[in-house]
Parts: sequence; structure tokens; C-alpha cells
Amino acid sequence: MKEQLKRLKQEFQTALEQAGDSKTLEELKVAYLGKKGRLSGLMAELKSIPPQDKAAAGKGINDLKQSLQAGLEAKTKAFAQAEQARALDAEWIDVTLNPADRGLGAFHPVSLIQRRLEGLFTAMGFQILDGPHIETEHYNFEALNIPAHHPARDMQDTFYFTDGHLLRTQTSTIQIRGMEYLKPPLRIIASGKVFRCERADASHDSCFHQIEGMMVDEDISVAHLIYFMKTMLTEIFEKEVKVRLRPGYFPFVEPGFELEISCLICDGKGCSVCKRVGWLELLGCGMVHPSVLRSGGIDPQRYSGFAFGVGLDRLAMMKYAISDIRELHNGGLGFMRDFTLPADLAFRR
Ligand code: FA5
Repeated sequence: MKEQLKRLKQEFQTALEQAGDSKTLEELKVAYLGKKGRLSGLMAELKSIPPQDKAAAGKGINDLKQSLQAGLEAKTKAFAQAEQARALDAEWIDVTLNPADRGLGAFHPVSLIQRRLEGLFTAMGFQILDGPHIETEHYNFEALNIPAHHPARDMQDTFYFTDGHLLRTQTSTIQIRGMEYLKPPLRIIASGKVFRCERADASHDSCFHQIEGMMVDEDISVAHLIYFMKTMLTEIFEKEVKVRLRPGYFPFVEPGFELEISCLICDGKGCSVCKRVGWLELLGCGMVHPSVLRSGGIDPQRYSGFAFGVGLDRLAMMKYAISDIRELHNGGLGFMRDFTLPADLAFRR
């Protein structure tokens, strides 16, 4: 038995030294230490050994078993360490290198204008409100003094759902929602997307952005309206711009005005943006019509107010000299990269 144990140990040592991977180690384990392995075979032979030699033979087998196990474990560990070292070597990265340019995003020009105006108006005590894109006829038209069959509906045709809802055509919807939500005195602004069934050209699109403003208090007059419009234009353009205020018809204000800017794309000479007239309409505004105040649950005998609705896209076009509104809406990154980064820095508050 002693001889057998010695031979087995040597054979195992040779096989262990030659083993080149963990799979071979596993095979060795099965072959020598497994249930039907070489050591189990020797254990079976114990039966036939004379009783006086049994204890020594048993101890010899056990010692050998431990020695084989220790050998396997050591080699397994060595393989794991070598594998880790190889992986560390292959996957090594230089953490001191500058990160790859991930092209950080920037604010869209319309968002820049919106944020700037929200900052300005909140500083002047206005509260920011929001409203749904999908509206009822009540909020989009009726409560704004535009009943069914009123010709003003033709100027703002939109996309209707079969259940009578529609895509809002103007942020003026929030005038009504605001009056329902807040009691006077109130100062609100609300911005977002509006939708119209409209043919696109250099200054019109079927989805664009507006910011609405409304102030209701006792003794509000056109003088207040003009003050806030001037303040807004100074904030955006940061330079003298030529504007004109003309009478304009909106059923929800009386009197109503349209504020136009001398086109900054062509310097007032006439181009596709201003339709060759040299002036571009930026906003509609006026004194809130008494029946609109009533729709919002406010007593027109006691309170008066002004409201305005500005095209944010057109403001952005004038501010950044963008000669086609569709550039703002087509998601083209090349165009965006051209100017939003410096603008973003300039506008960050
Ligand atoms: C309105 O939408 C009124 N709700 C504005 C208003 C509010 C008047 C409160 C009185 C009191 P208008 O349809 O003119 O009005 O649109 C307002 C502004 O949105 C325009 O001056 C223009 O800057 C912009 N705008 C209008 N139509 C388009 C369009 N199709 N594409 C891009 N901008 C547009």
C-alpha cells in the first residue's frame, strides 16, 4: 500500500504541474478525489489489508488526500491570480486622461427666451401658471368671448378631436384658468406650445410657442400695459429697437393692440420673414374684456386688467437673427450648435 500511495502522489504531482488551465484542474480533482476516483479505489482496498496494517494504511490515504487537496487549491488560486492580473492588464485605463467630449446640451433658443421672460416677470411679482395642450372649446374660445360661429374662430382654426376637445390655439386659455384659480389682484404668466391649422412659411408654423401675461387689479390701464411691454422688450433685446403699437382685434380685449417690431432680419427693408413690409408682429395685447373677466368670476365693475400673448419663436428669431421659423422646429443639431452655446452662457442667470 505504501508503494501505491507513493506512486499515486508522484503521478498526481506530474499531472498537476502539467495542468495549464482550471478545467484540467477540475478533471484532476474528479480523477483523484472524486467518488469513483483513485483514492476511493485505494479506500476500497483497505478491506483486504491485514488488521495490524489497516490503521497505518488508512492514515497514509488520508494524508495523501489532504496533500492532493492542498496541491489543487494552491494551483487553483494561482490560476485565479494570473487571470486577474491578465484582466487588469488588458482593461487598464488611464484615469488621468481628459474625458471624451460628450457634447453637453444647451437650451433651445425658444427656451432661452422663455426662461428669460419668466425670470423677468416673476421678479415683478407675476406667478407662473401652466395649462393643458388639449383643451375644451370653452377655455380656448367661448370663455374668451369667441362663441361658436364667431368669425374669429376662422383666424385660429385648429386640430379637433372627435370628442369635442381641440389642440389649444393660444395660451390665452390660461387667462380663464388663472382667474378661476386665483382671486384678484393677480399677475400671471404662462408659456408653452400652441397649435394652428396653418400653412408654414418663414414666420408661421402650425406648432409654435407663446407666453401669455395677465394682470388684474383695481385701476389697471393701458399705461400699465405699455410699461410692461417696454420692460419686456428692453430685457430681451438689450438695445433700442423700433416698435409700433397698432389697433388690433381680439374678441377678448377692448381696446386691443398688436405690437410690431421693425424687422431685425432685413433692418426694416422687407424680407420673407416680415413679408416684405419691414414690420413683424410680435404680440397681441389689450385691456381684458369685461365679459372675459366675468367668465373668470371677476367683477368688471371693480377690477380691470391687461393681457398679452407673445410669439416666443418670433422673439427668438429677432433676437438671434434666425431668418426662418422652421429652423427652430426641425431639430437640426448643426443649426442649434451654431449659436445656442454662446447664447446660453449670455442668458444664464
Ligand atoms: C393671439 O394668439 C392672442 N391670444 C394674443 C393676445 C393675448 C391678444 C392676450 C390679446 C390679449 P395672435 O394670433 O396674433 O394672437 O398670436 C400672437 C402672437 O403669436 C403673434 O403676434 C405672433 O408673434 C405669434 N404667432 C401667431 N401665429 C403664429 C404662427 N403661425 N407661427 C408663429 N408665430 C405665430
